[in-house]
Amino acid sequence: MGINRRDFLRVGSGGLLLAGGGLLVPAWAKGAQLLQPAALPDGARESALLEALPGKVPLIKRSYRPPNYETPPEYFREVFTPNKAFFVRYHLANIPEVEARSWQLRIGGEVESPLVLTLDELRRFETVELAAVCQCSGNRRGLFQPHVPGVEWSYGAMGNARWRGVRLRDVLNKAGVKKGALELVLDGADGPVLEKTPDFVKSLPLWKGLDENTLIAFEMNGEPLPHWNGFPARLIVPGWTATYWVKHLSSINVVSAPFDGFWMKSAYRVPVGKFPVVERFLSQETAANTPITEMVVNSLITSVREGERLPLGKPLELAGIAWDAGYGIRQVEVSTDGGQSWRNAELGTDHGRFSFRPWHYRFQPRHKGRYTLLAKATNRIGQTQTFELIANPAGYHHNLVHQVAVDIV
Ligand SMILES: Nc1nc2c(c(=O)[nH]1)N[C@H]1C(S)=C(S)[C@@H](COP(=O)(O)O)O[C@H]1N2
Ligand SMILES: [Mo]
Repeated sequence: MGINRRDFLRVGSGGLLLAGGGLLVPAWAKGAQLLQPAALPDGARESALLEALPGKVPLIKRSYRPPNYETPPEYFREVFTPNKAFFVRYHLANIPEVEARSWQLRIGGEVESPLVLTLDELRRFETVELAAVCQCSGNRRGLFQPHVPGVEWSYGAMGNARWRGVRLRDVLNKAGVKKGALELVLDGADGPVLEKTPDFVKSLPLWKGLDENTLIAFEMNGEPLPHWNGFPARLIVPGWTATYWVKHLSSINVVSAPFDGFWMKSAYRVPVGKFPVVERFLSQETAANTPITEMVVNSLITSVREGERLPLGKPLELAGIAWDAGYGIRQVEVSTDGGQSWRNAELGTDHGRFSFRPWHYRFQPRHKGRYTLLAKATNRIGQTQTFELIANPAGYHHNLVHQVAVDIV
């Protein structure tokens, strides 16, 4: 879909209310430019306007071409991120509007019988649904000190949804993967504007593709995937960062040697041994670095915002979300005194181990003044969040304990 200037809505200081699709702009959105964390680079803070892509509510624009738009943090007060508010991330600007009727998925390479599936044919495999967090490897990159180049995301390059589709495993089994197969090479319908730019093609270890939770999804929160989130079908790799969640999926090529495309060899890599990960992508690992795989455990305070003024005498409802690579959240601890003392928050409904897990903690502020609130999640295998940033060249895996200061007045 070509992005048309006229399709945009800018939320300025005036009380603009309707976006392209006739969508209401929530009242808080009008001031949302002011919610940019102070730690973001100046340029990123100033250029981040709220703009609505066709079919979306206004999101925080990080770049226009390719479209990179993040979800304003207020939407994370809900455990499932609305499709219309779900973040959008593209590497390349040539994004065709794929039609359901003519879309085809090709499965080839090291298989007994190559397949070409239409959407109807894909839907004939057993259908499954699961809740999973889709988070960009570089979520919160803009908060890195010192700053690193890349899309200067704040907290909203992520979302949680119920994904409905079929198991990639079932499709691969139908094609019959040959012995010696090592990786799956995944391509989507989008491409570069200039020939020289490498197409966005990812690979996945065969074992991960055969995991029962790895899906080819065609629905999100009970609706067809929005165009900007991969219509008509995308890969879902629960627990792994969204770089593998190829949108507008068009081909799966089974290969017996490590795939050496730019987006595997040169991008989306982290230094070996710096982050606590269980699942590694060994066929792509070198002595120096390794593909990013699992998300690190993380949490976000969503019920209050930085600098908010709250009346003394009323209980303060501290609430938020926590997530990890799918081991499950065991505990969320909160501090209301800048990290000196910690209490356990209460965990809310469990929507599955790959989903955001809501949590809340109610307390009664005893005096006026500034309260520094923190939240720290720990998962069931004992991984927890950091208090000091783990520096890495591309600014991935930011899981510093989130901190919000409010004033009791
Ligand atoms: N076809 C295609 N799929 C893609 C990408 C892309 O550029 N093209 N970007 C990936 C990355 S890095 C991220 S973070 C997610 C973003 O998913 P979303 O745009 O649905 O939020 O899509 C992934 N899948
Ligand atoms: Mo990403």
